[in-house]
Amino acid sequence: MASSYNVAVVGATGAVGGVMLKLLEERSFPVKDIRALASSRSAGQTVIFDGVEVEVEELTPESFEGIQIALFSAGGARSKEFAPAAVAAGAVVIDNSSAFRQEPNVPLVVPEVNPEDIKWHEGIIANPNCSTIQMVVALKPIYDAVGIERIIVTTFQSVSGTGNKAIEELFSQAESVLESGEVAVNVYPHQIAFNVLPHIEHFHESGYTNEEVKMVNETRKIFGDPKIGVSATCVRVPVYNAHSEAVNIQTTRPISVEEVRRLMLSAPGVTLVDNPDADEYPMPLIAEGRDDVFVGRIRDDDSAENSLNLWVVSDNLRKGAATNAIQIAELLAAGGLLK
Ligand code: NAP
Ligand code: 3JN
Repeated sequence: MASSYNVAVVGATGAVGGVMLKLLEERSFPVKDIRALASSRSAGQTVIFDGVEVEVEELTPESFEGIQIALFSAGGARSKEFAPAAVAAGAVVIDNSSAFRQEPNVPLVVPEVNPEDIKWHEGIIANPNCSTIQMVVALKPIYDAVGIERIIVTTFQSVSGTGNKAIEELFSQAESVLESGEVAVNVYPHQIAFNVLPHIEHFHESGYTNEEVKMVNETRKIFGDPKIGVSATCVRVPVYNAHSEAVNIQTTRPISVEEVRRLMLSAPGVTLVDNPDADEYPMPLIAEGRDDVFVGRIRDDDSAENSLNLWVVSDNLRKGAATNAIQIAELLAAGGLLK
């Protein structure tokens, strides 16, 4: 095993790519050489890594010579087009898009849930969708303790999940509304400032959105449980960063609220914030900039047998994307699974 690695960040100028660069540094990932890749629009610009300016290069099939780890977050079309070239060059691709998530030969990995799945990769490992990641991290200890039959989830997703243009749009719309100016609507089908949109990505014929369908399929693949019932409603809210989720579960065997609290206290990657008497519960402003999944408002649901409600919040750019991807890279390095 090498002691340090040549790492490419594909989409280095984006919201996720920027956090990846920051986290590689913050987590002291052993980087020998960093390659920042983006579109021709950004070629020649610089990004900062480890206090040093790195020139952004245009993504091409030749970009991966000598690269051992390629972190992709430039959209599914770029992943489909360029990940095979990265693999052919000897890199392991950790892909943040949905391009390969349901491929049978591509592990879909959340290190707190199914770390063992990295072992059977054939060059590409997929990072799940942010909304799925935070939910399965919170539910894994309960799943292992008593089984879960059914999950009903409603998400409250921040605009950073849509990328840099959406972050700018929320800020500029909020400013326009407060100044009674004209609100420009470009990124979403409607104004997002001071509004709520029950619509994330395109609608399927079923009436569900693509984000909702991803949550169902990804949860089943990560838990290795094709039968688990999952029903999702995904909502975009005018929050800058960190997704929140109201999660209702029906367990196979009974479990008390106290037992769930106890499980959360020892769960990897989870911080319990559940003290309603002191107005303490997870919120985006608590989760932002942190790597954990925050869980609170744990309570019995008396309307159905073996049912519970939880409130789950996490920084979608960190644990929902960059942190999860870099944890996978750390597992690969620790397991001697890199060339
Ligand atoms: P973003 O802020 O809009 O950034 C997009 C990045 O992709 C930029 O670096 C952009 O480069 C690059 N890019 C776009 N077109 C390209 C091309 N033709 N060739 C090379 N690079 C290109 O978006 P983001 O929020 O970072 O998200 C990027 C992708 O990550 C998403 O499309 C999605 O697949 C994935 N993602 C995953 C999750 C998750 O839940 N795990 C969450 C968010 C995003 P330029 O600056 O040069 O345009
Ligand atoms: O909208 C969010 O909050 C999360 C967005 C994720 C996303 C955005 C564009 C394309 C994805 C994803 O990771 O599922 C994709 C994609 O399908 O690659």
